Amino acid sequence: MNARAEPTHVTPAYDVERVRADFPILQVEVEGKPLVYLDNAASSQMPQPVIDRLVRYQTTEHANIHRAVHTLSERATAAYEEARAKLQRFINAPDVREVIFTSGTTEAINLVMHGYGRRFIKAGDEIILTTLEHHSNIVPWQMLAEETGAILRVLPINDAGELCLDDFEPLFNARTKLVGVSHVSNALGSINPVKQMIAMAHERGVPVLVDGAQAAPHLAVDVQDLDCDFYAFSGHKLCGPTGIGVLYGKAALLEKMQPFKGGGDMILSVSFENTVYNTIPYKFEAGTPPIAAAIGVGAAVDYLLAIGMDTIARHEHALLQYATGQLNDLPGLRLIGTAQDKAAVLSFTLDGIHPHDVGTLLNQEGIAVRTGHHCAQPVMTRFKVAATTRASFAFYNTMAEVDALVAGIRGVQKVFA
Ligand code: C6P
Repeated sequence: MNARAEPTHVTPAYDVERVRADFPILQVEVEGKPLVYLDNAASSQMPQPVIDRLVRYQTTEHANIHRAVHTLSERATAAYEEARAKLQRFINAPDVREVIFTSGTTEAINLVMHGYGRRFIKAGDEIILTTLEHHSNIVPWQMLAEETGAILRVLPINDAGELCLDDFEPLFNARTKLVGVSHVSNALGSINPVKQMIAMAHERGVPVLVDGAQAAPHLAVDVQDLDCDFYAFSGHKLCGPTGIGVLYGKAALLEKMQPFKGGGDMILSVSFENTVYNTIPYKFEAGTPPIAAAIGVGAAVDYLLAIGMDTIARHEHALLQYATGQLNDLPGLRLIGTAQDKAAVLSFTLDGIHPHDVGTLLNQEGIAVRTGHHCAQPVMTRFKVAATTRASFAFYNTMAEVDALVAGIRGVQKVFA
């Protein structure tokens, strides 16, 4: 067992088999077949060093944080804050106070909606979103619009699933208060030109929230280079635990925002007459946080960085290119989402076969894919489909697993022939 939060394979060339050996779950069988896990956009798997770090925390460090002077509390507090510093380095945030632990991307976006939106967005103000957004970056803004009378504007996509950038500038006016855009689409894999969009929004004085749930696990994210105002992502898509995520926000904005939740740890003083809120980031972390999960995601980013985000992106791109070629050769298969710049996500439909049947039959071969609308119904509507089958790859997937997917799809087509 590797007790360090590092991969066991440190070799100059990327050795996928050695990486796979770090993931106990990749050894399990499903339906008597070796697992082929291609549902990484929903949640990725956890390597042994992260599991070990969680065990170490639970067995030698667990206590509540920021509250007591006893040794375990000090250990837990140090580990929790160390995890925050790891996350800061992972996204190159300038200041550790700009890293807020949340329960995930969804809560991070809701935090911005409550903390920023409810304070600064009024009736008649406008928010620009895109057709590619996950429901997590649509519904909170609809709730705000309903409450305040604000208006949502939507940047469309083309037939490849790329944002129509020419239509972006005309969406702005004097009432535009926020842009919300995903860095990578979960349904299609399109990588959006967020840096360019942020620069365009900033020229008009408009802050930008980037939903990075599908980017942080696959690309090197640098929030200073992007110059985004907010960046949200989830631990469980990053080989970390569920129940943890991050909101990065520029300190100047976070300082001006209302806390999202009230309770312990987010205050400096409380009386029935007056409460003084804590400084950032604690102002936004009311109550006992998911301490173990935060420490776990710290170990997860150590693991990813030890492999190297560029190495990860390169391997996944090779998988994407190979899988795209293979799937394009299958008659009756329609790829949905063919952007020039894509992460390793392949959404597709098969003529005359419902995606849920595809998913069920693939599972019988041990192949895990997601089927449905992927919490991105406006994307499905745009492509006039109710659902797709989605294979989403991670750095531990192999070309042989692409072959297994292709053979699985051929098998499904045979059953329905
Ligand atoms: N997408 C998928 O299968 P949470 O649930 O808070 O960790 O992440 C929400 C979320 C937000 N934005 C994007 C772009 C996402 O992809 C997700 C989660 C999963 O595609 C589950 S629906």
